[in-house]
Amino acid sequence: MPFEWYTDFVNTSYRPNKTDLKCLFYFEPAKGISVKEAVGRIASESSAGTWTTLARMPKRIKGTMATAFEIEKSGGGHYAKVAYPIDLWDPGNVPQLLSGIAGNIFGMKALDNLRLVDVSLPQAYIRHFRGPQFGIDGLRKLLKVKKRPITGAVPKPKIGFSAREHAEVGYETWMGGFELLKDDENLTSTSFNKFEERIMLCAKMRDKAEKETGDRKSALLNITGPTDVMIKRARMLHDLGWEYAMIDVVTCGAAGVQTLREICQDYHLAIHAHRAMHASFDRNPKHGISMLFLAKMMRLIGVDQLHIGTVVGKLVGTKGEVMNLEKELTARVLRGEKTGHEFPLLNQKWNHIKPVLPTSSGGVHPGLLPEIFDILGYDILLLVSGGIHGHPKGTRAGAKAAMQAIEAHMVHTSLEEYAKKHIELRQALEKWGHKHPR
Ligand code: CAP
Ligand code: MG
Repeated sequence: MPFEWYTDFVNTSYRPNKTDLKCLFYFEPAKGISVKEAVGRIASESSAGTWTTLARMPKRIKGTMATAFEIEKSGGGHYAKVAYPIDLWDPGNVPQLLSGIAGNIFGMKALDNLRLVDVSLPQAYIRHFRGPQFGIDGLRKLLKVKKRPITGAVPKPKIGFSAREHAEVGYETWMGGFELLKDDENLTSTSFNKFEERIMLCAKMRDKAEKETGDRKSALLNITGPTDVMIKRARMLHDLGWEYAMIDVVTCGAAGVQTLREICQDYHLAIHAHRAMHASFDRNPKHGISMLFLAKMMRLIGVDQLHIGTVVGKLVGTKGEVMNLEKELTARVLRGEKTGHEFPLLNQKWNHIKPVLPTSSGGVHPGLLPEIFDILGYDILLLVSGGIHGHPKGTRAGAKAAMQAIEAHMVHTSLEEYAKKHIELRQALEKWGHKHPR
């Protein structure tokens, strides 16, 4: 007697209603499992089903069953869209959403591979979220930077400086023309660089640099940790007049980011989201969770800035993927974007949710900037870290070289031409040229 009912979750003629939350999956059925049985398992295990028919099935169960409705062959696998009734979801609760659409389904024996590619969030779901506090215009106003990329750098080596040395590197970075000093993703508070000491000394150097340059200077200081510790650190930043808090959003998890989004609203702190650990689940094109999905979750929760890659730097991310990420973070409406995905992405109306400032970082040096700007434009936060501290004449000259490369591109002049009258850029090009680091 058959005891499975997975295929009850498949209806290729289903037309989703406007309150359905929709997911796009890529999947490869295991040997001996049909496409319909595989996609039925995805829809079933991520909503109301289980492996066997049940003795007690309340009538209302129909209203919580997901429906796989569009299945298309692609390469060695298939894409499928799955629609979820809005009543499945706890309003404002991202961890619970992830437990549904990004939970058990990844471990099913009936699938060889599964990737959660995209999600389309209905207004009925996004209305429970604040989204970003500042938006790109708000961040530009905060730093008084109108058109060009906002610039920043992480002290390198990434961990090891004392708090005082860290602040000194910050001063040199700011005096070289950059707006932001950023903590590295693995620097929070150590015996040799305590958080409370670093933020106080950096505040002193910030004030000094602001006075000497007349420009706004700030820092992305890493509060990552247990949520109660993050709350305390956010308070300390606020009390020292800092305008940002940095969070490693994957290691802190959606719950931590959601809690801090509320705290940062009260302290008027913009959230800089570092994505360290994302490549553990988004790098394999056949299995895991896309960076696009993570980016949409972070925009929904309301980070203000998020790393999206460089295409030409040291870390993975194709041109199509990085351009898609920029679009998903900044557009108000997305209709079936195709860049870089053989299957059109899902439509998305962001309504009240402000845009997020895309952050491009990772192996960047002045010689790479024209390629990055040709791909991403200027409406980004550009982080050049090793690419300024490795300059033959040191940090301040390195930051100046990066600023000169930005100026050159914005006046449509080649770096080599501009370097004739700008020695710091010339010295950077002599060391790195236009090399793509690996
Ligand atoms: C870059 C960086 C950033 C990466 C993160 C690093 O330093 O500080 O964490 O950019 O990657 O630690 O590698 P460099 P992504 O500029 O010296 O490479 O931005 O892709 O999330
Ligand atoms: Mg880093």
